[in-house]
Amino acid sequence: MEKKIALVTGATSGIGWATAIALAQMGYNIVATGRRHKRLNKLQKEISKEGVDSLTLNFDVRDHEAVKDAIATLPDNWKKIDILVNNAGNAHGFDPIQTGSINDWDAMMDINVKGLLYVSKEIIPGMVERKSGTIVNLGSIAGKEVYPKGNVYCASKHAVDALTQGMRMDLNPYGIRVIGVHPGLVETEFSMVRFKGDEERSKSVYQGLQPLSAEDIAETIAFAVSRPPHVVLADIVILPTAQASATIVTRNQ
Ligand code: NDP
Ligand code: 8X3
Repeated sequence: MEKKIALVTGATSGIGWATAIALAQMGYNIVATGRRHKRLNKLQKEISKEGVDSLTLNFDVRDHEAVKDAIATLPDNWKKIDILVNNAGNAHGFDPIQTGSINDWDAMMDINVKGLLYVSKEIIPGMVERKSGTIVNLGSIAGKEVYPKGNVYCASKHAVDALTQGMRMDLNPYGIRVIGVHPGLVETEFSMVRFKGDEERSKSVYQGLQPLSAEDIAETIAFAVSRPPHVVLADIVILPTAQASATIVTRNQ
């Protein structure tokens, strides 16, 4: 039997990388996407150790034409995407609304919201035609709650939550499962991106507690997608034990 195919966006680091590996370990052939080409090559080598095939697609999710063109290059036997993991995204900046940067706001709305839509637009029609498929959208605790200085990032992740619910409704007649995964603090490159390479500030986010790892989230995604076809884990919030909400965290317990 042909192997099933999973397409993971933002696979060059963190949750996306770990999810690509976890799905490869489950026997899926992987389409891994991201902007950093060398990282994609490295990931491909790791995936090959799991005995499955992989392809990489190099595009910026903000560029609709690039997304469309890249996905159109998939060979015929790679076009049937069984699982789409909409993971690419980041926070940019951590400022009160009155001093936030337009560039940061554009980045978050363009990547986290519009990028997710652009990729979905290319993959969903095939799922609808086949009446099967699973979509996993990476939301966040920031999509369930708002925290000070989180303003636009939280808005982008609330939008992901709304889109996840909307997709589930619209795709319901076609047997397509739509899963929202909403993590709290996960130690990846996320804070380095948010704080624009400030290592000390990034590390302080995770100081005095055990954050989630990218693998914790990947395992959760692997579990969710491996439920029987009649089961959808629709909405998953996953926090480190030291975190009770977006703003309540116990450090140095
Ligand atoms: P990382 O910074 O480690 O990974 C982000 C990934 O997104 C990278 O692979 C990056 O690839 C990709 N990406 C970013 N911008 C673009 C773009 N314009 N075009 C294409 N790909 C892009 O962060 P995480 O793994 O932590 O984040 C993954 C997802 O999980 C995000 O949606 C994030 O919001 C969400 N999340 C993270 C949490 C955390 O605490 N870490 C908690 C809750 C949710 P490249 O740069 O190569 O393009
Ligand atoms: C990432 C988690 O709390 O930094 O989405 O917003 S948080």
